[in-house]
Amino acid sequence: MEKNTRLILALDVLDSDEAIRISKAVAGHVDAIKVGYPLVLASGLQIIEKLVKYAPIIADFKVADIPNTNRLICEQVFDAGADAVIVQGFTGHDSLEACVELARERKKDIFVVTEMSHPGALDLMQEAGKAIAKMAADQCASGVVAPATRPERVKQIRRIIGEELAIISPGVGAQGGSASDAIMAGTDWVIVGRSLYQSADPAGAAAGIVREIKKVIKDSS
Ligand code: O7E
Repeated sequence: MEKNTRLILALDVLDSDEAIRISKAVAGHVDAIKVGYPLVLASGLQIIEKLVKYAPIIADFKVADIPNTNRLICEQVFDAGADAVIVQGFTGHDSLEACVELARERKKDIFVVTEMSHPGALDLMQEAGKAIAKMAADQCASGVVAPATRPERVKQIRRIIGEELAIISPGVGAQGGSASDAIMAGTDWVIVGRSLYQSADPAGAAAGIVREIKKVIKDSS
């Protein structure tokens, strides 16, 4: 995934024509499009090959199973044309290794969820977040998912994983996080869903976030 606009669209719409229309509109403003269960369950896995012409596709299935099942899932998703798969880290080193090994064979990417962006992530997940980040770094995953809603956690996770792994961060906009705060904390890409796909002008909204990101990077350099 090329680091250009540093914006990823979370395309949680249910209709494939709408998904294509929005993807076409934001192509060029986003470095990748994240598709997950809502869109894939509504319109089938073949939506991935329809969207991949607009941007690389990150398949957000938060894979969380035993190693053999994880590998079978990732094989299907890579075969469908996805460039990256998001997996959970809490299932442990062997489950993660199955995904990372396959991605390495296929020259694809795995992003590992550390701590999620919603309030409930503080109930159980946060405690394991740093250990998961370390495991992702030890296994040489492509990157981790860390919450834009808690920039201080992004900073801590960046310190744990170093500069080799990427951080992608959801929670900007509808969940209250700010793109510039996340970037300043060490995020490589922000993930934005509703603020883009519910906008009357998704391209304009995406361009606005990209301008904000470029400005904060310029101001801090
Ligand atoms: O709040 P929105 O509409 O901007 O959408 C955010 C998207 O990021 C949505 O697809 C949601 O499922 C996802 N997400 C989070 O919001 N929080 C997380 O902690 C993790 C994810 C996620 O995508 O995980 C993998 C990147």
